[in-house]
Amino acid sequence: MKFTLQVEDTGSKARAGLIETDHGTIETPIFMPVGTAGTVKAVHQRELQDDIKAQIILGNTYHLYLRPGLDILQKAGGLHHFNGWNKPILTDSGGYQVYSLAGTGRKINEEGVVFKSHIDGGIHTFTPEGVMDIQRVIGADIIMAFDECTPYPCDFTYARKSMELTHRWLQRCCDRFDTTAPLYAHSQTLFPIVQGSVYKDLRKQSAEVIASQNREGNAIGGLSVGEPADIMYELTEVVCDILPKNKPRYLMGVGTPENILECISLGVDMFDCVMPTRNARNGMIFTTEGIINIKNEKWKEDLSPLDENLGGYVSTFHSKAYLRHLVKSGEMLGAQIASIHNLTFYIWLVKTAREKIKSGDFNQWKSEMKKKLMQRL
Ligand code: PRF
Repeated sequence: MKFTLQVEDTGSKARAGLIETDHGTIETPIFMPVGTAGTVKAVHQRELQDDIKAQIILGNTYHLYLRPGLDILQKAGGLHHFNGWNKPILTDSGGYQVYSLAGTGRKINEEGVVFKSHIDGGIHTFTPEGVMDIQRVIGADIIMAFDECTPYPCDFTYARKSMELTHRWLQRCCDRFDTTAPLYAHSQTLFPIVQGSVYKDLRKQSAEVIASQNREGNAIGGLSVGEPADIMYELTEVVCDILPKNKPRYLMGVGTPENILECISLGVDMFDCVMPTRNARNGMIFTTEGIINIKNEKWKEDLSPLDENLGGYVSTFHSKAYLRHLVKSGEMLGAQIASIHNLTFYIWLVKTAREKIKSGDFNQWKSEMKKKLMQRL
């Protein structure tokens, strides 16, 4: 992997860059659609590539390991071959999913995490070494270290102990990663994850430890877990100021369009979130003029396009009234159109941010865009 910092904004800490992988180049800032189980829910790979113009998608170690399992993934030649997505993939390590999904009954110790499958209740163990081996089999271009994502709120003592555990696990991840080879013809890179809950001192300490590992990119975890947005921004800034400038910074699981714009301005390069797809399925539609609840009576006879400004096929071709009808009727195509549209919006948002950073208009555009995003149409 190679990162090139192309432009630094003068009015903020925003940057534009390029990440080159063996599966192609990613223009940053970038949003990565979430493809938990090897599929971005309700969206076909051809739509992701040709309509939405996604440049990289995310997969989850936790889900893929449980189902379909490693044997078939390895037999297929990795996830790229299995799901037919021939562009970059990033996999999360399970460090978040074992807490959010495996829920009660999971046990964390020095060795790793013992958890219960949310599918059949089976007992499994994730260790830093095991999670590296699993991500070798899945074969993503960018793989994540195994961490503990602390909940919010979280007391200082627990946050410190958890952060220290994440750091020890990181060392084990790096040792395993550096002594194993990719299973397929393309290379892989490992991103470590900053933790430290809402405590500035811990965040600084963690950012320094993570930076000292000198990997090709770095991630920020443990945010957007229920804390107020201002706290998330403050900690993101503290961490970004410590993480090296010449490497991509990935803020995990963030966020709303407004969160993304704010964090781009603090120096974040990569984002992922289920919001555009999950909320689409409930009728929340993001547009360049504001946010719509497509189920509202108001859209019943509105035959105007979802959003012509995005330039995407689905968003231009289909009307609000048609999407409302589909979603109200529980039609599968409603979820598909809404998901494609919302992802087109998110990709448009980061692409426009990148253009504005390059042209020196980022700050002004950001404040205009934020005003629009506050509108509930
Ligand atoms: N760790 C990992 N994945 C994550 C997070 C984390 O802290 C978050 C927190 N927003 C989302 N996804 N491994």
